[in-house]
Amino acid sequence: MTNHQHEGPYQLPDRHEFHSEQPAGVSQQVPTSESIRVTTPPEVSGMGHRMKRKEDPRFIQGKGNYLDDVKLPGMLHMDIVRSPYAHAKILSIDASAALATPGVIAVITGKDLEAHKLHWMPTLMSDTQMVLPVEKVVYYAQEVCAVIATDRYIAADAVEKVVVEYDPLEPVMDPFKALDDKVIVRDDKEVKTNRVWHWEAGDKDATDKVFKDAAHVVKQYMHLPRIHVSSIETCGMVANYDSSMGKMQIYMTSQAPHAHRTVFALVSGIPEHKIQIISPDIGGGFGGKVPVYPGYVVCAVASLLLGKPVKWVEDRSENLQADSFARDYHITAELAADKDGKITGLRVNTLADDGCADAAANPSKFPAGLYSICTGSYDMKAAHVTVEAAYTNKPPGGVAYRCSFRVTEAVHMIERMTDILAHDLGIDPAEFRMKNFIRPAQFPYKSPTGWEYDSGNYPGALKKAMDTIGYQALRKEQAEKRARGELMGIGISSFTEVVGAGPSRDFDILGIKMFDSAEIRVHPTGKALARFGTKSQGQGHETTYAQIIAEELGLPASDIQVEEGDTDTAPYGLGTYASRSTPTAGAAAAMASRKIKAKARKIAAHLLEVKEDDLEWNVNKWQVKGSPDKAKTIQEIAFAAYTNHPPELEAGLEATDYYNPPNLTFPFGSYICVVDIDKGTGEVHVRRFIAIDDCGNIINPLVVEGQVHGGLTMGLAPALFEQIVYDENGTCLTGTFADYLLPTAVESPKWETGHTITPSPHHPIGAKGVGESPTVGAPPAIANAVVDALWHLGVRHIDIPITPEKVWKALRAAGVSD
Ligand code: MCN
Ligand code: CUM
Repeated sequence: MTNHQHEGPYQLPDRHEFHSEQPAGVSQQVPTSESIRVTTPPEVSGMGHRMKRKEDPRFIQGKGNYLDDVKLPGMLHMDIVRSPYAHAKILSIDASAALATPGVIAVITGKDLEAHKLHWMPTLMSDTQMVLPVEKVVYYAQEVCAVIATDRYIAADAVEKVVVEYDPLEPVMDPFKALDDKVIVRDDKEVKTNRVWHWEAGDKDATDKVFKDAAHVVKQYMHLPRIHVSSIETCGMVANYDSSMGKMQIYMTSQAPHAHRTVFALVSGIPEHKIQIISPDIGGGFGGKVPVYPGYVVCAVASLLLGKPVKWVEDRSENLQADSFARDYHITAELAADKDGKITGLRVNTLADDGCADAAANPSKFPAGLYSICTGSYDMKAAHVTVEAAYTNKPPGGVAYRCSFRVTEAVHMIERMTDILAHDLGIDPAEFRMKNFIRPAQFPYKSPTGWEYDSGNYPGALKKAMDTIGYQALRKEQAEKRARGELMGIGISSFTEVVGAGPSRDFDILGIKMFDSAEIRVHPTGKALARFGTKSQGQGHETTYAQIIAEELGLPASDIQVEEGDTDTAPYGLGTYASRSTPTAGAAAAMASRKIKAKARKIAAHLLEVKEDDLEWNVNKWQVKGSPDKAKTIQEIAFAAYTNHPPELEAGLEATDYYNPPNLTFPFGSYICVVDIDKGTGEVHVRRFIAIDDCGNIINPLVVEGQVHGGLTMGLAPALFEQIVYDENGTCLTGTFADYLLPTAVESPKWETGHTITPSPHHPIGAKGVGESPTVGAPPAIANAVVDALWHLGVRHIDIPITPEKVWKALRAAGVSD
């Protein structure tokens, strides 16, 4: 497979990845432990307590406030006419019948937007994307025009009455064919090519040399297909333009409300202080609520033009067919080893199918996300990675689905390659990993593609996983079963994640540097309000941020109200994705608390008539060293801050912190999966799955377990079930849950979880992110288990999703039948 014969020209600048120098001391050897650190009593519930989520009573009772719960007086409803073609010229749009329908207020087309220069918008990756088309459509189910009516059902009926005349064009659905430039997807661009960009990382010459000297080389092509997040809540907006105030108030399913506000201000020209974005409760984001979709823009424009609130909520099929996709990487990888079975180098060439626009939500410097983390947990001399991106007639997107900016693809590749090489060499995959891991003593570790891992202990996690599952006994059982002709496989994945964007020096979204924020106000009676620049979509921030502040200040977590998502009140932040909330805003929570604690010390010294230096902190109070009975609690200090503060100090007890992390955090884990395969049907049954995760210090073990359970199920999904399928005309065949398969409780195994704890040396509370680790780590463990069961039959690789049909065909090819 050669997907890289021709260089440029490209639509967007090609790049060689570059990493700025890390500040000294941000990565180091850190001891690993197993016991969760708890320093506060249950009444306080700081870090480490299994506190039940504060948000759950309202969610469980159906009292959440989601987008579709927002109902404003006089609100109109929008629905969208979508294209039945993947590629077609628009000859005419006749909206007269729709407009004649009672209750229909307006139909908005691309031409209407063109008059305001709003028919195109920038994507978060500095590409451009149609809001509504004027000349042609470029993907199936593309937004063609919008109907606004007094009622949701009237709008839906009127959509059916809009007559659009198309002249179908040949679509290009295969990204390899797209590189031929016979059919041009984006003829709006000056350069007539489907090549979007070329990117590379690592050292090509050093890698070529390592491969020349290698004793063993394995090579494998793999495709990670397009998949789609299936949040319970689809995307939507309520836009409410008040002309008397000149203010645009927007309720929006947004994982990044501040960033979206800035983008709206820049695109629309509405001053930023006149735009308020409120992200209410969100029913799952998983990355799908980071991009700006055409529907959002049209809804806001409709409210602006009509002067009334307008609501738009996608239905399930619209969500499945047209929203941002994930993956779609065609990977050709080679892994080299010396004669002793020590990995020496990795070479990867990748073709990325971007759809009709590069609308991923990556930091600008990283068009392929953090894909270059692909040397994973293994020490090697050299690596070289390239990605070529191509336009096709599919919806834009490219990152969403619990992925930490493409780490899912990187980890799938390296974990599959490691297994293939181990099997080829006849070495047990666990032993092979142990031999090739970056050893704990090698930290601070600089990877061949330029990352500096903050801390880690890979053998520790794998050993714990092996001991827990009883690895040697399983291998024995497998050998016995194989002798009887039964198919059982054991798969390992020892992944390294990279989360916490980011150090501002290297990470930005559309030029906005990445950091995050916390603002804490302690009220006179010792209760507190804390606001953040991130936005929970189900991750439990209302609980866990309160626990971080409780840890630092000794205020009970139940006395701390956490708020996110309203740009008029929350401090500026970049939002929640890429498991960045703990590494960034979580750190800001600790740092803002420490500012408050420092002021509290001054107040305590004043109240106790001692010097600040004579005081020491004890859970929730400043006490006099040597006489702990002379103390002031944080609550007493808070009251004094407003009633009896030292004359030289300002009143109040508040602090804000904008935290710019010195490095990313590198959580990791080892997963082991056991599968049994039915020889008659090819069905894969996941018998056991053990996940040992290391996310540094744990804030709330209950929440982390919840994240891991959900994430593992979202890893099982693409491994065995999910994929978006198009026919040769570009029609999406997976637009309902009857065709787009999700695992239910029936298909999911009983997840067994555990942890090791290797704190982050640079994070104020030693925590790393965890939200995406299980989705990153699980698919290769499952795929490796399936191939492990079939290797003796000559099967080297099966692309995910590993459907019964694919396994059955492999069995038939190997002459196995039941
Ligand atoms: N946590 C902890 N101790 C740690 C690390 C994390 O207790 N050492 C807790 C945190 O306090 C937080 C939760 O675990 O409550 C997740 O934290 P983190 O790993 O920082 O991730 P984010 O909060 O930034 O969440 C984003 C991540 C992403 S990118 C996707 S995609 C995803 C995921 O979270 N989407 C989710 N998990 C999700 N869970 C739900 N229910 N819904 C989604 O949309
Ligand atoms: Cu890549 S999905 Mo999460 O980063 O919102």
